[in-house]
Amino acid sequence: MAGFEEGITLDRFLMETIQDQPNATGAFMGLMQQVTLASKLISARVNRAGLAGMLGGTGEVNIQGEFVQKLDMYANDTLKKALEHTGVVCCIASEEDEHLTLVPEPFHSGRYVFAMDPLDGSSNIDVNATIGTIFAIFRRRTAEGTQADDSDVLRSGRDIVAAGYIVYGSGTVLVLATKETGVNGFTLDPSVGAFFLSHRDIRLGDEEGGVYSINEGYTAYWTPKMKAYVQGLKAPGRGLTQRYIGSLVADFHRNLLKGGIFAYPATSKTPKGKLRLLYEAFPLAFICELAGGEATDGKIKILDRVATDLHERTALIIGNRTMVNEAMEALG
Ligand code: P6P
Repeated sequence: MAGFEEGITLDRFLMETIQDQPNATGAFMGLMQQVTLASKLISARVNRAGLAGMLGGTGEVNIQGEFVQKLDMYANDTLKKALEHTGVVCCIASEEDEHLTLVPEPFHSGRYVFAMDPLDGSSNIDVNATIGTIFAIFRRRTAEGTQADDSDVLRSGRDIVAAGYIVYGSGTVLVLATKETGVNGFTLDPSVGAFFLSHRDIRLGDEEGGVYSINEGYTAYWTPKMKAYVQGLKAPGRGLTQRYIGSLVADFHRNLLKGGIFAYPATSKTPKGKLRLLYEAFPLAFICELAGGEATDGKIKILDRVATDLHERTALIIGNRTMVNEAMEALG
């Protein structure tokens, strides 16, 4: 893994890769500049949450039936404000909003669709654990110049053109994946307010990673096959270690860099799984596949799924290809 590369900002990286594409118009660059602006604002607020009265809940419950944290709303509002006036995004699907947000005129004709979990893992905010923003980017299906609709987001994961996440932890790191660039990580230098290339061409090896990330507190609610599979992960001499932060984006980021498998299977309590397909599993599966890994719902590849509801849930097993294939065989 290459280390910090002096002077290669995200903007320069995008200029030298995406912007160089023959049909590039600068729209994607503009979109990513707004995403990074929002992420810097969110990062600053996350790092000061305790001081800025941003800890704790708003007292509201969102579409997911989860208590909304103040930082959830801040992240959602900040990202939407950053994206709604760019003219490059026509609609935004968010974990925090029941319905698709249609970008208002005259900015509604943008060519891109943005699906996001603005702040994943927010139950960890008050204990200062790593949290993050997850996003997937599609090109619109509806005609440019018209108003977007649900058909722009209720589609196959194979339609994703870019995906990424920002983890707000000991540092703020943005990971961006496109078919043209592969998977690359950029670390925020808050002293200059720029993201610098720090993880070039992130790859997951075919060999087994060293970590399994599963909440074993739910063992009683697993199928017998799942119980047997996890027992196999713990077999003497196998050498795996268990890590579970309880923040999907943090658990995924660790496994992407160090290798391993994350599994949140369907349980008798969550028969369709807990995680969301459109703005959690799809983007992470896109990133994982481009890095050489695999992502499945236990039956089919995540990216082969077609989202039929904005907030559809799914089981998710994601990581090194060999480890995911082993899980598929064990659970099949
Ligand atoms: P559990 C956080 O609330 C989240 O949506 C994901 O970030 C995380 O992976 C999962 O839920 C943790 O769920 O049931 O293990 O606490």
